Amino acid sequence: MDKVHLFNLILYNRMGKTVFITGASSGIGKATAYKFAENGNTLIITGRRVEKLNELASELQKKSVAEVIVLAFDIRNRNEIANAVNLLTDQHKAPDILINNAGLALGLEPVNTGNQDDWETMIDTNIKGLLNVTRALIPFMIEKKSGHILNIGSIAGREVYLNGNVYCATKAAVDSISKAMRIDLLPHGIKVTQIAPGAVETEFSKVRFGGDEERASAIYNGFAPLRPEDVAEVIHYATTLPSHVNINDLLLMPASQASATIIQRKS
Ligand code: NDP
Ligand code: 8X3
Repeated sequence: MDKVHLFNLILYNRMGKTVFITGASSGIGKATAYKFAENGNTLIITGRRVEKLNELASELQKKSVAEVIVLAFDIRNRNEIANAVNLLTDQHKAPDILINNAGLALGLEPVNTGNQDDWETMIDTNIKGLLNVTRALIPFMIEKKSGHILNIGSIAGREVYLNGNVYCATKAAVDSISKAMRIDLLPHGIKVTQIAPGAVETEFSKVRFGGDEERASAIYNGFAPLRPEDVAEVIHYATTLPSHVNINDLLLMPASQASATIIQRKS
């Protein structure tokens, strides 16, 4: 290898960041992994469906990544998280960017008939899961005195809508936790950003409606929802600004959506 090539390779690898993404097996997380598959970044892609993650890893490896690491775990399970984090090198235990994206809604029912198991799953995933992953990595980020945590909230965390009850509450919690993290981590040089999207067409509604594809696709009828790639673009922008700049909070909506429930649809 000639000297110029070697120098370029070293420079290229130095520019690369370690990006840890939860919920990378689908939707926003997957699009975000693609967006960061550049400039010699190392991607740590996580989720429960290991086969989806492995498929994604082989696609990402064709791009200009330094490395792709697949970690399969359930963010509700602290032991699984600890075991997964222990597999990482010290450098990768302190990602430059942690994207807390994994989450879900289950059901759309009033509180008087809502399924309590679904409530628990949403609370355990969207609130406790996000905290579990963050708590496992923060000590290493603090040791490094740098890093950026980006939490995916939702319009549902800003406005409660009919039958959204517990899902909305979990996303309001993400809003509070993001503010709290920003205060607590300020002395340690760690930035915290919340991105709160409106409707994004992903597997989200299919999961919410227990696999009912027809009901799920009706959510996006007659208007252009955000694509997961739109959200990935904004995540990338927010996490690649100069070190002295931070976006604390960003509400990202489809142009046809004015609020949680007001959507201009073509008939
Ligand atoms: P998807 O259903 O397409 O993706 C959800 C991701 O979360 C999957 O990769 C899934 O992976 C992962 N996940 C869910 N539960 C767990 C768990 N217990 N442990 C580990 N990973 C888990 O939906 P989106 O991409 O739309 O959702 C991503 C985030 O965006 C969520 O937090 C959601 O609340 C939020 N959001 C979505 C909006 C939308 O309209 N789609 C709007 C606003 C916010 P796996 O199943 O492999 O574990
Ligand atoms: C997902 C958006 O409006 O379906 O967080 O709750 S919404």
